[in-house]
Amino acid sequence: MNDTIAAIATPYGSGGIGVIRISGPKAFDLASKIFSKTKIQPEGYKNLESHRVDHGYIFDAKNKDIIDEVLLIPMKGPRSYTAEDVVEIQAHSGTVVLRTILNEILSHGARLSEPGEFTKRAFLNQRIDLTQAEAVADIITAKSASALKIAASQNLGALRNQIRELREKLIHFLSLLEVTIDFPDDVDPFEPSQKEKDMIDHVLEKCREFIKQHDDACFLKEGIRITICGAPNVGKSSLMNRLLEKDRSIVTAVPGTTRDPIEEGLNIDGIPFVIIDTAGIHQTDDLVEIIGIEKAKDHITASDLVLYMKEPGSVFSDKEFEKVVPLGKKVIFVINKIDLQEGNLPELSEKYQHIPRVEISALLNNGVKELKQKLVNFCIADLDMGNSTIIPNLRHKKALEQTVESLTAVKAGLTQALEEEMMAIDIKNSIDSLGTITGETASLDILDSIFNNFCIGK
Ligand SMILES: Nc1nc2c(ncn2[C@@H]2O[C@H](COP(=O)(O)OP(=O)(O)OP(=O)(O)O)[C@@H](O)[C@H]2O)c(=O)[nH]1
Ligand SMILES: [Mg+2]
Repeated sequence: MNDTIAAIATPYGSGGIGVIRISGPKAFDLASKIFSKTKIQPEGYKNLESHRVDHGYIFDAKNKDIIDEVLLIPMKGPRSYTAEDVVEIQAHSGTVVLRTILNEILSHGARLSEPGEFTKRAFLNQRIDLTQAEAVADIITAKSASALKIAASQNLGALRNQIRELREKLIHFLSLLEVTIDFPDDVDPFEPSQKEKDMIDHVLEKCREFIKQHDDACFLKEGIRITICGAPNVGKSSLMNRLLEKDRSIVTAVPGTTRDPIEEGLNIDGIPFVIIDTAGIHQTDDLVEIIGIEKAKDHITASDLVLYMKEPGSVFSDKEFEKVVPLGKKVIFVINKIDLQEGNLPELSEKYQHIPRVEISALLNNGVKELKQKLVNFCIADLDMGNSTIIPNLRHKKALEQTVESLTAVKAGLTQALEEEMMAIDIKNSIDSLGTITGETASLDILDSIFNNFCIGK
């Protein structure tokens, strides 16, 4: 972290403004070599004042040409994104102009940053913890209002504060234990009070709560996967297009039109969904269709909710349904083409009366709005998040599970009056597991896997 890094921080391509970011001990020195407030070549412009915007020009040192007219924002560490000296240059956004400025900076001794290196430095300089660093990536990739809300609250330290509080409680407990281990002759054997036992229960309960919150609500980040399935020609692709409000899937009167599954994101009331249109499922010898049907079944298995579609004149059969939809899967029974005045509408069998049933006409766009509302209600019905915006990610969940495992052993140790040394090991493990969430005890592998997923310049 002794070197100075630089990168283009905004997306490539044409735009109003493009930002180049420099961070490290030489950031100010370097900026002063290429920046001038006048149109005269800089000779080491020294008056860079922290947290003040300067207007001026970036020069090409070799040809003494002006590359671009810019705004320059110097920020002295630790009051900066990385907590180091940072300079941000706002130039015009075009691939060539930004690259030319970046090359100029690199030629003066900066190094091109690695993906996520600015945020990694902010973490290593302890300006943010690991959950906040992860939230930065989540904010950038948020696909819905709810995902953004969760990421923003994590970025402000909501999860960090909770985890740190639990960890401190355990550290206090460990210190009591260690006194008796280190000074067995001076203090009485460790005798946990009810208060300490309650504390372990409280931490356990909190960890389990966070795990449940992950399980209940991780779809708010990833999107709820909904697969539309049914026999050929029932109108699956027509419904897909209606839901998306665009012609995404090919619709024809020819049965077997859709072969490859078609997947597309959709946002309803700020909740992200992923809708998947699939090949019609039926008995066939057509090799391409057979593969399409296999893929359809894989998607059905992997989805959070299935839209099982039938048309008037057909019959709902338990056997047929069970061949397609795995046991326990959430399903909505969709009857399409209700505008047709031919044939009776299929009814759910006795066994499946509990499945919600919706009647629509994808052709005339009838009932689709109601179906969308049902999708929202159905997916969040048994979700009781209260006002909590703390949703641990999969990495956090795994660490919480390890914490629960260690603390369960501690709890057993307390009732069985296990040796203090053994209990201390379990407590230490739980403290370490919680520490991987905030980054206090995270290994280099964990850090690499987190920051390598960032873009360059972030
Ligand atoms: N009358 C009527 N026709 C519909 C309705 N929805 C779809 N269709 C028609 O039914 C035919 C099949 O529609 P698709 O959406 O391609 O059906 P699909 O289930 O995707 O068919 P495959 O991809 O072949 O499995 C087309 O001619 C549509 O115009 C509807 O609500 N009412
Ligand atoms: Mg289709």
